[in-house]
Amino acid sequence: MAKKLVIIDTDCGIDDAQAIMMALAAPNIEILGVTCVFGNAAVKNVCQNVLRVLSVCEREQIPVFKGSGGPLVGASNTISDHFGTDGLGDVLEDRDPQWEDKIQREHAVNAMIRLVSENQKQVSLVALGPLTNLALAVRLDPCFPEKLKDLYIMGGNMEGKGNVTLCAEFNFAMDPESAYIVLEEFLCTTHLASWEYSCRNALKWEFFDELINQDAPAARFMKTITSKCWAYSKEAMVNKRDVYFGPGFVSYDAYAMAACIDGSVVTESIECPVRVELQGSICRGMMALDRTNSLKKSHTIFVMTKCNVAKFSQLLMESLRQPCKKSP
Ligand SMILES: [Ca+2]
Repeated sequence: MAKKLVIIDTDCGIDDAQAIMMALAAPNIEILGVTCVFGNAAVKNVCQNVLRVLSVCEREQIPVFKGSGGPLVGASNTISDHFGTDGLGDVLEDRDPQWEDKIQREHAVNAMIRLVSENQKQVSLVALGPLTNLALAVRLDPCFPEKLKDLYIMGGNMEGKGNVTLCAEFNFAMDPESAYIVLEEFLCTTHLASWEYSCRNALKWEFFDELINQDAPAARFMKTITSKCWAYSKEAMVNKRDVYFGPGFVSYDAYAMAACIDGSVVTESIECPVRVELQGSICRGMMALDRTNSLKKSHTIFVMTKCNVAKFSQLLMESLRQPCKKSP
């Protein structure tokens, strides 16, 4: 079976770790590289987190690249403590003092352009953090998007419901200009898992318990990093997600990754043009769906709306049974 070539762009928090493990476990996926961006933590923490995930899964041969440390415009002082200040729940000790030696010298944006140029129309790019590296890639190489096979994004929203601000989702709110550039200029086939899509397909806490209590190093790692994190606690104080969608456990980035691994996980999408709002005190960073084509844009994207939760759950389950013995 020919493998799907994938680059993962990540701001490695806990849900990114989950999504990366899902890709590592998928027999049909070959990861060409992991590119890091600020977001859930500072980019230096993100790099260390990715190395940690690859180490747990015994896949350290996959190259990791350091990318943007902040948004295109404005200061990057708004890093969330959603998954702890280190992005992985602030519970890991024994940090690797040699981590910088394990990061490739090439910048993430250059690496992205090179890997995609070497494998034109064959690479799926899965973007799990603020879209800064992608925006820079299209500025450095305007042909970058057309060299991609397709693009999968976790980010944005479809109903104006926000998690960090009233109307904006975290990844887009962290760098609205980059989100705007990507959704205007990446004319490749694009699939987007919005905040609402992820939340509407939340899983039960009983499933979460079963997931992290599996007998494998990856499951034990996930159990550790979620152990003190309010976002993975069913007893957590009421948050916006519960108010809008009711209780449940949501591994946001895994929804975009699952769609890339197996397209049949997504059972329904809306195909329409979209635009990211850059102005305003309430709506900056919000994604608007243009279902009547008011903007007269020629490019449409696929905004996921329905998920085969059984298939998705199965991919999650398998993702934590690592390291797995795979033929090289
Ligand atoms: Ca992320």
